[in-house]
Amino acid sequence: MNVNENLEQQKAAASRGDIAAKTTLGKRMIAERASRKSFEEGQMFLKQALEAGSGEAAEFFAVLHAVGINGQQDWTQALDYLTQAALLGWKPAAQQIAIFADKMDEDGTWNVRQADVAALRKQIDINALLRLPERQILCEAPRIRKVEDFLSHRFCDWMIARARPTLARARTYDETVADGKESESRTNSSVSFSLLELDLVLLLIQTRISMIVGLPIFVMENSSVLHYHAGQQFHEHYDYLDPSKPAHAEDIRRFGQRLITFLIYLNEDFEGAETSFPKIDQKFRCKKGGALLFANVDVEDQPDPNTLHAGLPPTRGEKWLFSQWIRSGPSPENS
Ligand SMILES: O=C(O)CCC(=O)C(=O)O
Repeated sequence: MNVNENLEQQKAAASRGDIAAKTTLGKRMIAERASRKSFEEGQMFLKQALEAGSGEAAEFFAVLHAVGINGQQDWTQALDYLTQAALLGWKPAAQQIAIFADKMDEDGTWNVRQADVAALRKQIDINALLRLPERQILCEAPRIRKVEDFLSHRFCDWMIARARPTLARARTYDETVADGKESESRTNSSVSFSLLELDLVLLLIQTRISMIVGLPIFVMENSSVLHYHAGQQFHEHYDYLDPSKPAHAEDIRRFGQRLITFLIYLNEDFEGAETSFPKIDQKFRCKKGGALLFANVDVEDQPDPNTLHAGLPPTRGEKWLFSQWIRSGPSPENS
């Protein structure tokens, strides 16, 4: 079935009052942002779905408020919609409420009783969740920084749990293919999260990153989680786009340079697997929740060849990493 046929079927189902179809269609039309009209139509479908009791629709409204789709991020509204989603029985929303409120169940999960949701919402202190630790300077040329305890362990565990079911062979940048290509230079797996796959935990992580680097979230590419089994690796490469290559130059013109690479170590029970910088003969790794970030450009905003780096293979255990590439202009996903 082609995409348009599918769209027509969804529209037909939505017009018959199918709540699931209204939710899917609303999310899809908003995410595609094909035109102002279809965006508004998408919002209308989503509102109708919410009024009919769709927790998934409520969660998507939460995401839109945390993204700042109407101009400004609004965490209070976002958390209120998330609470509504949880009260409508949408399990991922209830689990996120538990994570934000730091309330793990006795069995080590984030499954909360619906009766506890409203009380947990009251315990969430968004200002505390957005407070940032100090960053340490690891190197000045290239500019490499480390932030210990950047992310609480429960957020790391959530991201691993979200990534695990959909891991696929990681791809490398290739200007001729939209999603890049498989290559022997990158043997690990990864998952990337588009607008339709965002949740408030991921948006909280992006917001913390945006605060620490001083750039808005709309310059961020889709966030990814990377996974390495023992022996898998991401060979030496640059993250910046090379302005001397015409396709890269066009990419820079449209969306800006990849200024910063921001990596969060989501676990620590492995050996080896450092992020290595061969040109400066250094390698670094973080404890669980620690972040390693580096500017891919020098102080004059020119690509910095000293940022050549690699994800070394684990010699024991598996490595999980959150990876965020940050542009100098609205990223391809946000343009
Ligand atoms: O796995 C690592 O430590 C490095 C990841 C990396 O090179 C990248 O995301 O560009």
